[in-house]
Amino acid sequence: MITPTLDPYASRTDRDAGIVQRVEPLVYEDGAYANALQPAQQAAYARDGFIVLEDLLPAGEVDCLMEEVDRMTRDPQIRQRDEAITEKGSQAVRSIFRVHELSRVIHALAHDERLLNVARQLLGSEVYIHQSRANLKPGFKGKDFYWHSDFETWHVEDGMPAMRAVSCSVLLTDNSAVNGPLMLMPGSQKQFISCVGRTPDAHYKSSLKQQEYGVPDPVSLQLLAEQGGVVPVIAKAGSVVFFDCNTMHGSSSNISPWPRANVFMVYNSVENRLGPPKYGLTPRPEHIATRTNDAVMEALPAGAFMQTGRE
Ligand code: 6CS
Ligand code: FE
Repeated sequence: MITPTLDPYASRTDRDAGIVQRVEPLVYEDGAYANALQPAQQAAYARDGFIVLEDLLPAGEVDCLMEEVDRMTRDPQIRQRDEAITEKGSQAVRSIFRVHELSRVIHALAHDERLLNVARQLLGSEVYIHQSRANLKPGFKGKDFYWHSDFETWHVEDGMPAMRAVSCSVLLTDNSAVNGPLMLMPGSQKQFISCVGRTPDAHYKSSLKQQEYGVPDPVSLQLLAEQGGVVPVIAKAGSVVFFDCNTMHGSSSNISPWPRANVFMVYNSVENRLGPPKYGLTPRPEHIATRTNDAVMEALPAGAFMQTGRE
């Protein structure tokens, strides 16, 4: 029996599903901490819980990143690591975690001023990488990511205290209507969906292939969808999506011939470092949730990753 706590974002405590109003702002310090997004962009982010920066990276930079991610996906050394997650029922690579440390190119991308300063501005502080991953979603074999709030998982399983983290998804391939684009529910970031069920031990060993706990109930999902709709991110390679840690999102499987590859950096505020997981859960491994390598990040000039050695 899990004893009820004063945690406003309690979830997976064997109680019924519930909806809790968000406490934290979307844009901290009124966006004054850094100067990356214009006021209208900040307002759109606060309203929707995400913003799409179309064509932020030019084609040459995207090609460099795609080549690096392809290299890692083909590297037998990487494929056998815990960071590499294959699709359920196939050997196709679904995700590679901790890419910002497995690759010097992606490490430099994570520090690129065009990305880092947006995160610093939204979170109103210095930041570090809580998690990074490349999601490959290969043609024909890329399976879905069912609806979820990342914060619900990071709060329960990683002990992330507050909603003060932002995901940055860099599109390495065109995201079209047919290759399983990221879908977001505008406005959903303002409500926390408490999920039913209890987290099994070592849940990440199955959840990164197909999440079964921390999955919102259909009634709550319907409510969020009716309130704000569902927006697929249809954008060209080189575009970048920033979405709040609590924005409800997911993506369908990819039965098209074309891959839908992106690389994610999750920036967390240095004021929001992880505590112990909830309910006595065992902390997840470092490659999924950073607990040690959480130093403040210094910005690199735009495109500096193009001059980085491959290994
Ligand atoms: O458990 C996690 O941290 C991962 N799971 C999902 C479905 N999205 C966020 C993150 O990659
Ligand atoms: Fe997610």
